[in-house]
Amino acid sequence: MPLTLNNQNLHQLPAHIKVPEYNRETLKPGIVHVGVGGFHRSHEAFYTDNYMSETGDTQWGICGVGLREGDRKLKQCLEQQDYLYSLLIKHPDGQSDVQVIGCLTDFLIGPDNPAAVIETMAASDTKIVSLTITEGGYNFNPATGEFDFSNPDVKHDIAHPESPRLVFGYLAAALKLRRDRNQKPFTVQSCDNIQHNGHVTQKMLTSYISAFDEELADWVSTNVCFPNAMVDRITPATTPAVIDELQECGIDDAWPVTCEPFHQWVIEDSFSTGRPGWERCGAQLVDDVTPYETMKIRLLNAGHTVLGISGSLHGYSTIDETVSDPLFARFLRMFMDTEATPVLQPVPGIDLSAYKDTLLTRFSNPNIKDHLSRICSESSSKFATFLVPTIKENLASGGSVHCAAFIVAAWCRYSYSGKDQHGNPLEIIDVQASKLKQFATLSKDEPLIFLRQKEIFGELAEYPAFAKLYAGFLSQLNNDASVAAIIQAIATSSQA
Ligand code: CS2
Repeated sequence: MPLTLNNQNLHQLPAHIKVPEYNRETLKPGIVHVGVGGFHRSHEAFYTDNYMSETGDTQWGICGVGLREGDRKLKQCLEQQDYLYSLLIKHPDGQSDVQVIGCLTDFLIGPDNPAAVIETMAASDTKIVSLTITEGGYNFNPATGEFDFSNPDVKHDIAHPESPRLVFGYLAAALKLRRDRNQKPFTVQSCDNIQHNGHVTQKMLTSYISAFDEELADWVSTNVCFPNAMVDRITPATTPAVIDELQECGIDDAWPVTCEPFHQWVIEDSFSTGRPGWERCGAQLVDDVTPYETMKIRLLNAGHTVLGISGSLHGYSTIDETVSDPLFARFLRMFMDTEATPVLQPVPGIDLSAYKDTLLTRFSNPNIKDHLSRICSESSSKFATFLVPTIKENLASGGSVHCAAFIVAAWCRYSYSGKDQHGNPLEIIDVQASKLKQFATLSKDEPLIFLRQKEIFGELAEYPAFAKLYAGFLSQLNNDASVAAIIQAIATSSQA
């Protein structure tokens, strides 16, 4: 019989399961984390848990915060498990490791009690407020890089600072309390896939605060640390199969997390009030994270988007399935070698060719069933962050943009048809889905309409070379040319 995961059963679990080695009763919430999805649980929480097991330093418990109604189910699952959960780490050879993570101490739902969230962030135990709010959560206009004040939630938050909807409202209110109480501020640490994620967070937060309190904005700019970081661990969505697998391992866990063995965290060491010694568990502390984050976003994340959009249209459903097709693997490698790499800076200590080989191995892990619907989710934010900068730099330097132009055209087709090329429905998850569909549908007659969405593509439609390539691929897709045939032609022509 599997044992229900909770404090009482923690030390009765089968011996091969790694459990926290620190005393959970002494945990203090040194970190408040907003956005407790699978990625936070496989990454920051994993590093923090390992750090506390190694050192017994229990001042780095994590209080989770969810700002959306959809977070309630996870809160309930975790609450009934004393905030314990299991991580199922799946190796390519079929072996798995199971680790129970114990560093979560609580889970607050913002809308239920905004004051409690603000007070928890402001509490003197809190040294770090970390964020995994996805690319879209930063509320910037990708074309201008400026905070988007037209968002109705921003207007709401400025009018109702005591009950915000967005993370910036919470951070502003909590930092104000810290300042008014003459306390040092907490560090604000982004864990999202955005270049210069710390700087972006700082810029968005101070722009937001400047709209109603210049003095506080100045205090935040001068006193709060926003370390940039590169984060990496492939973490597919949890499926019922993961729950079943854990039961076979002897654990009854209502919402476990599964992930690959690989993990990387490269962090700039700039923290206002201390941090866990994450470097003791594999994190790299560096002076400048820029080359690492650019490499990861433009190769791994963009590579995912390339496979996700082309694979979905072709009818594949997971990353490993897509990349195990030699044609798609070749197309991905071609994108990485001929478009992404030429505009990357050298990365200290990293051989880019070996890095790309590792990515292909990671993507092919047959036990990580990473669904293309997750990869393609919120593409309206991902394209701007993962792919467009590479395209722009290649257009400026005369580099190749064939693969990227095809992926943009394929995304247009994906957005209007909502079906793969065999007519099977695609699960499209995007806050902008209806707008994308509208522009993509109009693009059947006027192809550039989709590309003229400036908040995603900036000025790309104004580059005739790019616009022509994109329109050509879109026309082929609209005439039902197969994705496989088009990428085969792109790969062949590049060899000519
Ligand atoms: C993925 C990422 O969402 C995406 O598009 O590329 O979630 C990716 O799996 C992680 O960044 C890996 O670290």
